[in-house]
Amino acid sequence: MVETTVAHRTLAAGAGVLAGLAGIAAGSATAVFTGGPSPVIAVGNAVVARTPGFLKDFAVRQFGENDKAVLLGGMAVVLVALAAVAGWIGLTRIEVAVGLVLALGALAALATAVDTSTSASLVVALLAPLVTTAVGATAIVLLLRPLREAREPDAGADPLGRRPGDDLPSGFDRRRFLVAVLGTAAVATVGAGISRTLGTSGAATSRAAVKIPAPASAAPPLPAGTDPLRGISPYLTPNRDFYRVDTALIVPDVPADTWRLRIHGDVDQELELDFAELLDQRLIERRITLTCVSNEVGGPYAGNATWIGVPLTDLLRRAGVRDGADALKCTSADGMVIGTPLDVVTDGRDAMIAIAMNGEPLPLDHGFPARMVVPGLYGYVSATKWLVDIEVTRFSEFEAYWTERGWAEKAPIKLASRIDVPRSFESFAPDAVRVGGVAWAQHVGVDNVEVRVDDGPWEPARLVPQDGIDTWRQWTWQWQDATPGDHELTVRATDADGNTQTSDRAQPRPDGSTGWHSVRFSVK
Ligand SMILES: Nc1nc2c(c(=O)[nH]1)N[C@H]1C(S)=C(S)[C@@H](COP(=O)(O)O)O[C@H]1N2
Ligand SMILES: [Mo]
Repeated sequence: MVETTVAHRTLAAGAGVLAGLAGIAAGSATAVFTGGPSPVIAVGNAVVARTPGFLKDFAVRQFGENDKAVLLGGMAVVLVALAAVAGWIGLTRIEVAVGLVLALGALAALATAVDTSTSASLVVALLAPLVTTAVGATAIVLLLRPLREAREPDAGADPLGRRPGDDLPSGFDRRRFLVAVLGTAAVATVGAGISRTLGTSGAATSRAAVKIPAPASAAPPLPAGTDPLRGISPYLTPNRDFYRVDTALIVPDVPADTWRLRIHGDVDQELELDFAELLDQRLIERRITLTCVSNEVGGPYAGNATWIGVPLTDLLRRAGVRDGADALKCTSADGMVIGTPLDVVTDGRDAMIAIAMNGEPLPLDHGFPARMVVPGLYGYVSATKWLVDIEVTRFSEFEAYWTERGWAEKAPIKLASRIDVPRSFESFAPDAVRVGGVAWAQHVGVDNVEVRVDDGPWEPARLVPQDGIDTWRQWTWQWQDATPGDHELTVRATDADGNTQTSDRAQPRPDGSTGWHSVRFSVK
């Protein structure tokens, strides 16, 4: 009969976790050199790409912009659990532990093979999962060996060699185990150190060196009276507060000095520009409000920024668009494919390849070094970040990432309005019921905002003077003779074409939410 104790098993489970960490760290360090995805990120990307639409909607609703952290955290929990189980079982059945490591390695290799987030060649990219598997398997064997030998009945062992209170079995070679632990921990530490220090620096360093030239066409002066009320969305959204929506588990690392943009397809003359050439084009500066189609009524996924960029039409004119094309198939450095209607970007609006946001080079998570911005279109059909390729083509020739997942092929931004103040369940003194928010109807313009308390009449809100038709408008309203008690405030906007927001509630999918936003508050 062999002896295994709980302490023994626990130590084995810990050894499994340590072996797993070493394997993952070694694989991630390898990925730094191959330029491929690290094994964990490859698996994460595969999960993101294959998550059914309804689950993705759910995740965005539940976790908002933390959805990536939740996914990576969940994967970490699963991996640690599997590694512990491998160690625990490996104590008595080492072939099961090694088999589990090999299976996880195969999964990582498969995920790497289908990953589009890097441009590394497949054979080279597969080195990372290979190293992960080899290191993980070797480490678990070496770590478990002293523990396994300890449980074998040892005729020669001195029963008195066992210290009192020590529930590890006799014959346990502490020294050998310690050496294996230290060795594995060293591999884990060095691997993690390499992927940390060398893995993420390119774009950040390059961004710090970028100087954005003065635009040939500056934005008009800001209208007077913006930001009329504390607590409403600032007219211009600071970069650090700007909403972020994308599928990138780690922000694509695209240094400006190696970046290229290719414009090709149904054109007379293919174009390829590097970043310096892009900066040399005629630059325009415009304020444009971006909105995500996933924004629920009253939701946070809209932001207004001052962008500097190259008019898309300048580049398309140079390339010479051929008859018959109706789409731009835009691809990012991480393999995102977004389809943008050609007639919209060429109708005279300020569609641009943006290089600056609120006076700085694009932040890394907002698409450095270059992204598209098209006034009036939801981000998922227009705002390609880390843009590297524009193919002039037809919608019938390709399927965009989100279209494959049940979202509409074309999606102009819908008229919307939002109450920022009060937040839900705030209470006011009767003479101090001041409310406000924003309303948007990009590339049409907002003409009017009205509010209503409970089932009362619609009352006109005061609007900040219009900046341009591509930005949101802030609005405020004060309730003059507020009656004490609990109330509901509702808002609706009317656009410059005279359309008033519908009260019909629509979900974000397939082409944007509709409905009126309301908030409950009380008067003391
Ligand atoms: N490469 C890439 N670009 C992308 C996306 C993405 O997932 N990957 N998401 C799009 C969506 S859905 C939106 S709403 C906007 C958001 O831009 P922001 O994160 O700068 O606010 O980026 C768009 N561009
Ligand atoms: Mo979006």
